[in-house]
Formats: sequence, structure tokens, C-alpha cells
Amino acid sequence: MFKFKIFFLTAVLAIGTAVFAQEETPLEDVVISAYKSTITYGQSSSVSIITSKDIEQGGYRFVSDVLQTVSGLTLVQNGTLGGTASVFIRGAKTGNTVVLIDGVKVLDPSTIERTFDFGTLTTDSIERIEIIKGPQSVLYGSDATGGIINIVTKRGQSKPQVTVNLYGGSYYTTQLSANISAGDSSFNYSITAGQLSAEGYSRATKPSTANTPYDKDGMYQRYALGKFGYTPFTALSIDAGFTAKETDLDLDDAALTDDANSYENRKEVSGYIQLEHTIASFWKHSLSASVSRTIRSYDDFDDDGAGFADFGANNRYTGTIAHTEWLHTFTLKDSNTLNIGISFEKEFSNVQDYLTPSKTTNDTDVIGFFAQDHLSIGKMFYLTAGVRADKNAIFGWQQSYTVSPAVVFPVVKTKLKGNWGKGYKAPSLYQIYGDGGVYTDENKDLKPEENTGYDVGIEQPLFDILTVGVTYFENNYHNMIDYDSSTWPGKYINIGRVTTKGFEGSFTLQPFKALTLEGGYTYTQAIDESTDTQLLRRPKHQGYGTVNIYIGKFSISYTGTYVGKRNDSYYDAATFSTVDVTLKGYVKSDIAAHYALTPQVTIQAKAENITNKQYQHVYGYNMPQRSFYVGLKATL
Ligand SMILES: [Ca+2]
Ligand SMILES: [Ca+2]
Ligand SMILES: [Ca+2]
Repeated sequence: MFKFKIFFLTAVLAIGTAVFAQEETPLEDVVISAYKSTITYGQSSSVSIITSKDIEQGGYRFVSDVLQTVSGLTLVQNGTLGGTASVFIRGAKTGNTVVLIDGVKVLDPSTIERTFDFGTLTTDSIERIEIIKGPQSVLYGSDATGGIINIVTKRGQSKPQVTVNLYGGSYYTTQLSANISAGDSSFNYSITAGQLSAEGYSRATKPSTANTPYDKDGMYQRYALGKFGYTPFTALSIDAGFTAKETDLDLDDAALTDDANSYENRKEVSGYIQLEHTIASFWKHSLSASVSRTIRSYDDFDDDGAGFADFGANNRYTGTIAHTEWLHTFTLKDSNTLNIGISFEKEFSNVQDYLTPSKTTNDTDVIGFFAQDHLSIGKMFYLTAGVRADKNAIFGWQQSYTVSPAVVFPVVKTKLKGNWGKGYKAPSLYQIYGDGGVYTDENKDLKPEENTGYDVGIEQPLFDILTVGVTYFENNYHNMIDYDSSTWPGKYINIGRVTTKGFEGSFTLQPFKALTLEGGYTYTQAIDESTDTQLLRRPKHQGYGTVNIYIGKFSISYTGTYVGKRNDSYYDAATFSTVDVTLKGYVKSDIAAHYALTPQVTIQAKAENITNKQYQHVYGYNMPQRSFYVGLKATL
């Protein structure tokens, strides 16, 4: 291994100077659009960024795959190719994360915790993914107690061009997509359409006691997204965009439990329009409206006719969020940016469980007032502070706060950063109104979950080739909403207390242009205070490492991800009991390579799980074995 490294280092040194530089905005200067302000990555306190270059180099086809290389973030999926993918930011619950696509909140209000499922989201046309960690309710209100993930799609910015992507490989996976885009100072557009299909592998793990083979669980998806910008005159710009996808999935019943005829159809659409008008050199305002809808249909044929082992469920869920916001931005000499905004958000949930005679339809709304100030003094001292008041139609007023200072010392470039915040998560419509009394009664006395949290960190660049950083974090979640099964039907109550704390360490090293090394390690305690135990599926130890090598038109990238052992549990239908289990730790290794045949045509290859490690995110569900993919990208 060591000799191999030396060989590569020598080879890379020899041709390092031949590699041409790529034109791109330095990471430090990328504006974090989730902040709704002028705050750049370099001025921010608790942000991670995944760029389109990271996605391309690693050959990631799903957002859920690339999120595994972010410190402080755990991604748990019950099988790839459409399996439910949940994110835990710094050990928080998946419902404690606001997920945005181009600023549009895409959470599904018909789910129990008002969550977003990353399982069906491909990386096609993604420019970058912004991850803000810690309480951020000031900007987005409810749900941002653990953090925010904002997915920014690509904007047309050149002469008209068409890009075609072809991809295929193991599990009979094929993906075909095309993008057309263009952009100048007055008008830009980018439209992508594609489809992905895979025969897959069985989601449920076959236990040795099962004597019939388990069915493969495939995925078929069609998707389209677009982004448009128009500047009729200097003082006015209009932006709009949409995403739409429809996914068909084969499902299984539960951990270790196959089902040959259980299906989901999911339709996810979102859209927005935003007008930005400059009133004076120091004052602009924007008016935006957005909507996001998720429609899930589950159909399962009752194989045994008794509704016992196989329920034969046919359930329908529709969740919609509509949001409008008026935001004023006052800028003073580039050193102070003040945002003042008012927002109105309405959410709808429509649940048709096969056991209830009628649909359960509910809605609620919230009006929000917020102010955030970003101060920047001499490229050395940065401070962001914000406050928000929300009036929810069901439970009334709720306040949120953040304070995020950062200091970058001149010459040595040491960055000290911190973040303190208080956020909240409103109970979901499901938690308040139940499911019509099948499993869950209503509880209109539910209060919001609350979190106060902070982090402190240090970053140090060295000799322009190395950056190291470490951050300590702590969060206290109160009034956590849990299911109370002491009555039947049960109901959701405010009972839980969760404390999460730990630290994230990371480094990037680029000794020469032709070589980058990157790695991260996260230690997380996520403790349920009532039982004093680590929450399920939260590894205490996790980390990743990547090596990228560029040799002329060729590049190769290795990524290793490590996830330590975790607690999990599953329901054993044979004994009618919940069984506690420990999931083993694992290291998964992937290699991706690219070769530019011509400036317009690139071929790529990827080998995933090269050591063929057997591992699971969720007990009783399979993850991919060693698998291979090839792709072609052509720009016309
Ligand atoms: Ca199966
Ligand atoms: Ca199946
Ligand atoms: Ca069935």
C-alpha cells in the first residue's frame, strides 16, 4: 500500500504542472443561499458544502450517497434504489431537519414527523448542497432545530448547450438524462429531464430459515426540473423553477420479511417564483411564493387472504406546503446586511388509511416575522444574529434566536467560529389529529418540540495546502414528541428529552493540483434522557476519507466510509415482540474514474463496495454488494 502511494505521488508530482486549472468560484466566496443574505462560506460558522465537482468526482447518482461524506451527518436507508433515507444531523431526529430545493421547503406534511425522504432524489443537475448545522429556526421557522439542507440546482450560464448523460451497470440499473441550458445577463434557463430504472435486489434480508427466494425490489423513475431567470431591467429580476418526479418502487413488508406484490407510487412536485426589486443602492426587497406536494400511494395484495401476515394495505397520503414571503434587505457599505421578512405558510395533509372509512384531512398555517443581521468587519470579524416570532394557528406564538460569530485572524488565517441558537418544531398534523383513530388518537394539547444548541470550532489553513478543523457541538431537545402506547389507540405526547453532543474533525490536503486528500471523523452521543441510552441507528463513531488524483484528462477518486456499531431494533412477527439488536460497524470502499475523450465527451466508471462488505443501515434490510457502473457524458 505504502509503495503504491509513493508511486502515485511521484507520478503525480511529475505531471502535476501539466494539469490545467479549472475556472470556478473559490469555496470561500460561495454565497450560502440558505441564509437568505450575503453570507459566504468563508464568513459562515457551521456550514458544510458539497459541490457539483464533489458529486461528479465521486460518481454519486443519489443525494443519499453523497450525504454520507459530510461530518456530523448520519444517513440511514433501508436499502438503496428508493429505500426510505433519513438524515440525522448531529444525532437529531430526521424530523429536526428542514430540507429545501432551491429554497423551497419540500417536507411532506402527511408523514408522522413532517420529513423529507432522500431515497428517490438523484444528483442530476445539482450545483451544490448546503448543510447548515445547529438550530436555524430564525430563517425557516418550524423543523430547523437540527439544521438545514438546501439543494441548489444548476443555472444556465453559457451559450446554448445540450448535455446528455448515459449511465448503467449492476442490478440492471440504467439512467438516461438530458439538459438544455443557456444564460446571459438578461435571461437564463436550464431544463433537465431523465429517467432511471433498476431491477434492484431484495430490500428485505432473507433469513436462513426462509426456504423460498426473496423477490428483487426495483425502482423506476421519471423526473424533470427547470430553473429560469429573467432581468427585464437592472432593478428587477424574476426567478422561477420547478421539480417534478414520479417513482414506482417495489417494497417488502418489514425487516427480514419479503413481499412479492407490495408497491409504492410517489409523485413529488415543487415550484417557486421570486421577484427581486432594487429600490435604492442600499435597499432591495423580494417577494416569493412556493409550493411543494408529495403524493404517496401504497398498494399491497393480501397474499394469505387473512390480513394476518400480509395486511394487503392500500393507503394514500398527500402532503402540501405553500409558502409566501416578503423579504427586505438593507446593505450598508458591504459591511452590514440587515434582512427583515414576513412569511405565511400553510400546510395540508390528506391521509386515507385502508382501515378507516373516510379520509383524514387537516391543515394549519403559520405567520412568521423575522430579522437577521450580518456584520462583517475588515474581513476579520463576522457576526450573524437573528430573531423570529411565529404565530401558529393551533398553538400560538413561538420565538427563535441565533447568534453566530466568526473571527479570522490575519496572517495566520486561524478561524474561530461559534453558533448558538434556539429553535422549535411544531407537532405534525398527523401527531395532532391522529389517523382517524386506527392506531393514533388526536391530541390537540401537543406543544412544539424545542431545542437550544451551540457549537464552537476552529479551522486552520497551513501553507495553502492543508486545512484542518474541529468543532464541538451540544444540543438539548425538550418536549420531544413520542408515541404513547399506554392506551389503545395510542397517541402522541410531549415526553422526550434528548441530549446530543460530540465533535467533528475534518481536513483537506492538496499538496499539488493533481492530488487532493480529504477526511472527516465525527463522534456523536445522542442520548435519550429517559432511558440514558444512545438513540437507535446513531453511530458513536463515523468517518470518511477520499483521495482524488488528476492526471491530464484522467481522474480517479477513492472514497472510504466508516460507520461504527449502532443499536437497532426490529419487530419479530413470530414472537410479537420488539427485538433489540446491534448493527456491526463497517468500512465501505468505492472507486470512481473519469476520462475526457474530448473536451465535449467524458466517460466514467465506478466500482462500489469493492471489498464486497456485507453491511446494513437498518436491521433486516440489504445494502448493495460489490457493483459496477459505466457512464458517458456528452455536451453538444
Ligand atoms: Ca424482496
Ligand atoms: Ca417486494
Ligand atoms: Ca402482499
